[in-house]
Amino acid sequence: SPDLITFGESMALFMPQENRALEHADSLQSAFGGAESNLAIGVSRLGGSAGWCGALGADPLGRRILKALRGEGVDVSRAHLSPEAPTGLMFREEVAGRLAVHYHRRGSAASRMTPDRLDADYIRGAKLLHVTGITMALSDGARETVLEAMRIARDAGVKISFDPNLRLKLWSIEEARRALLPAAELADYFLPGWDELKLLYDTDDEGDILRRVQALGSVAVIKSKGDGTLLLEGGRSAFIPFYPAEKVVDTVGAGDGFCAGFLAGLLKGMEPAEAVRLGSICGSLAVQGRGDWEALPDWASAEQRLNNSVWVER
Ligand code: KDG
Repeated sequence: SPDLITFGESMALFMPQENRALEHADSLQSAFGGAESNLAIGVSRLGGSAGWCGALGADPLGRRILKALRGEGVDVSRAHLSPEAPTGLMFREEVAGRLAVHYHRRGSAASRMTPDRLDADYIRGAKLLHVTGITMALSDGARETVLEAMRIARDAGVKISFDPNLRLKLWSIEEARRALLPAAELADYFLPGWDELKLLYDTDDEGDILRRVQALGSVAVIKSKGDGTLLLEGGRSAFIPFYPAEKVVDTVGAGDGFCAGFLAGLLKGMEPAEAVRLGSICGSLAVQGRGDWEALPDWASAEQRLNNSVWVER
């Protein structure tokens, strides 16, 4: 098995060539995205071994995504092309300077996944399983599949990483809380964003939020806490500022890029604080190019930044 295994929904992504509204665009650029496949690509580019075992439709878009993942060195030997349901679609546009995402994914192949599709031995042979709350929001079957994968991993001593990736276009905050908070308890590495935590715990009280995260007992990496990352580990905390970005082109995928760097760092044997720095570099590079994952670095360019930068810790 690859060292890191993940799965979820990857979708064909269409967006206007320039930053135009979809309503007025006469041509669309075609790409693909999906939190977990973004992450798998990021890990693979950094030299890690990553497998993505989600479901796509047995259609041209599904085949295209699968081929691209394979081309990025991601193991897709357990991915599934379903003849019964299509690959999900996602459209992105910029309206009045704000990014909007439109999903066409109800009934997609990924939303129909069920736990029996999981290859338990594949998961057992990995070092890390990475799952996100997006998959849990897709359907009952998808949610069960995530939980079952976590159980398999836990029983086999495979570490679990969990990014809640709250998407309020997919479910209500109440439904999200009910599913995501128990899932967070199963994680060894909990990778939420600060704003997500406020919504999940229904409070702005910083002390309260941090106490609750600490009570999970996992290593928590809180993304976008102000202008950096807050690492909570065994009662200790460290704030690691963002790696600067020269220009911000497209912020979608920054979190996935960050998680990819963090997890790839752990797989390379880095301490969590060092892995956060690698995550921060990847997040910074991800926002400097169009698309969810296209601008993610290879190991040589990430390593150079890791060695050259001056890191100020507070
Ligand atoms: O994190 C980026 C993802 O949001 C994007 O790739 C699409 O997976 C996606 C989703 O469901 O929003």
